[in-house]
Amino acid sequence: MAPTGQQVDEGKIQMNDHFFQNIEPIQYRYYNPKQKILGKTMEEHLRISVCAWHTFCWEGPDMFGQPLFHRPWMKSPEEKIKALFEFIQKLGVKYFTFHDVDLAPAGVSLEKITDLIGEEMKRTGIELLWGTANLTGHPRYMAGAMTNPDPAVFAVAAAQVKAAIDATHRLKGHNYVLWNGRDGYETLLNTDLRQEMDQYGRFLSLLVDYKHKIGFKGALLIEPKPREPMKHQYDFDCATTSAFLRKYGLEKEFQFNIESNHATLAGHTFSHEIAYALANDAFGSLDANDGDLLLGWDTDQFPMDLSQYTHGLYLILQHGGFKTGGCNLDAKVRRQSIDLQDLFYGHINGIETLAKALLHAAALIEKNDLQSFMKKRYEHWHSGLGQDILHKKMNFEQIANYVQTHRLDPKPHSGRQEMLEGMLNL
Ligand code: XLS
Ligand code: NI
Ligand code: NI
Repeated sequence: MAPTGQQVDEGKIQMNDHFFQNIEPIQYRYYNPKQKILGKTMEEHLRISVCAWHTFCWEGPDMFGQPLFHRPWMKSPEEKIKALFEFIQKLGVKYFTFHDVDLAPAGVSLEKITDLIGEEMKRTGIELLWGTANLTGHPRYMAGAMTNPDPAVFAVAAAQVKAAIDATHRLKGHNYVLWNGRDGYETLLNTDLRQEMDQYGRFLSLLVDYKHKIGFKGALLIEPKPREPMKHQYDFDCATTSAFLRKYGLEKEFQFNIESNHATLAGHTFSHEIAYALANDAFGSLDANDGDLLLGWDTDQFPMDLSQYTHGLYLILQHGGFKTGGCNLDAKVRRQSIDLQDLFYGHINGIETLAKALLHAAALIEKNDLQSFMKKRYEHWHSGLGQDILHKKMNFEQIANYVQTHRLDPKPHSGRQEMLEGMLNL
């Protein structure tokens, strides 16, 4: 029997040349890629991707302990790529994401690796949701990549990003992502904020020029995060990053890749970040994970919080759904989940959460209760006084006169929060 969302047959996974040889393609309870919802299939709505780094590169070390996972594909980039594609095929999803160094470690040419990845993509039909460059790991990036005090580091970062977007372009990636974890500061005593922001703005402009030059049609995405590894990161959240992009005239060129756990680190909800990006025409994609609100770091757990994904997908669907983006499972198993089948539990249940949330969100849209409440709440802005104010037909004095002549004395109305929360819970 094929494993379901709750059951992966223990002992069936063998560690041999074909890493997951005895695992049959996963049958889900809720995720049915071909099921049509609101005119699109589940697969087309969610665009779920598996990331290369957590599952295929991380061997479980933490600050106090050594690596403890046995990952049989660590011998060579070829094996790792094979395992990645085999795993995604078993899961039955369509996309993957990777950093340059995940699949092409130091000393191995990214170009050669790109060929190998391309062959696997062709064989399996799996597509690249996004590519990116790791600008955090190497010691040269200790004080930032593009915001480094040394222009030589900026230049090396530029060359690395050029190679990574070249690879993404060759693999027909749907997006290119920047997450700039070292671009921030530890102390303002040694940091010239204006100088570093100018460098960062310059870097992004160079990337935009290059993207257009090579004809890369995917979207450029920035992934905000307030801290970790740095004390303060420049891409703190969507609002801070929007202000930065506007300062350098780049707001039309970038969209956001929003990660649930990064939103909560910034003191926001996931929905807040999604709503902010949508309201500013800058929504791009999701890094789908859950954080632990009792811990102050990016725990990257598999997405299991149904109500946060229901609300997030509800907001996204209302705006027409994903375009180039999707749901990237930027998540890893806990350190005690040492077996290969734990990788399946994590991914399967993350995918089930997304599927169930999509079904709930679509039901909310069809019922139309939440939208009609919201519409009614703002209805007076769509006629008379509201329209005159918005369309600059009144100045302050005219508004004050209006208040007097019409004896305006507006009464408060209930926000009905508890009723609305009940609707979200279905
Ligand atoms: C780190 C980020 C990272 C990006 C890709 O916190 O989530 O994993 O998604 O560089
Ligand atoms: Ni991420
Ligand atoms: Ni993260």
